[in-house]
Amino acid sequence: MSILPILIHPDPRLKKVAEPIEAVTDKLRKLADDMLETMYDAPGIGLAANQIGVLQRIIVLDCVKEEGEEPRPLVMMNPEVIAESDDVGVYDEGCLSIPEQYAEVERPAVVTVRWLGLDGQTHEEEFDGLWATCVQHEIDHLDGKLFIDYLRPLKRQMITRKMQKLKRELARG
Ligand code: K1U
Ligand code: ZN
Repeated sequence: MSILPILIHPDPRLKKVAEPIEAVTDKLRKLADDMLETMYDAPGIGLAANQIGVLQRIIVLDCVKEEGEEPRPLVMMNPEVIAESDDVGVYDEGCLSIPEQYAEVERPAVVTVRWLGLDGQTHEEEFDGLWATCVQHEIDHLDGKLFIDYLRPLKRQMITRKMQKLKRELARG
């Protein structure tokens, strides 16, 4: 398994719509393993393929945060929200592609997601709480959307400028 570099906003690959996956291959299984290792190493609770520069519709997530609780790594290909609640939840979201920036985002509180699993089967499950927030955040990535796109333009611009500065500093070493 390998830890992959995570793209930092702004990057054109984070704004692209990822392509559907046609079949589960060994290459995809290796990509999923690498994405999970990269997510746990970050550390994060989710990761979308766009964030490592791969424009295919695959996400990984594990929102089990409690020490001593059994991890629940999920790999979803071609995930789609097929039902959502009218009631909404607000969460102070972060993003591994926008380090150390957080902002409240409102999303449906409960969503039902359908996806293709690594077992080649179609899965459906209802998510709430942090799982619902995270799976919607990751599906947004596949559609080229970032959590800052929900914010007021001025706030979004401020965060983007901070990220541009961070990238310049990282490039200088
Ligand atoms: O997609 C990503 O950039 C990953 C992101 C997922 C996410 C976080 C919060 C709300 C919605 C989606 C992260 O994992 S940011 C890091 C983070 O939230 C975290 C890290 C360690 C422990 C607990 C949380
Ligand atoms: Zn993110």
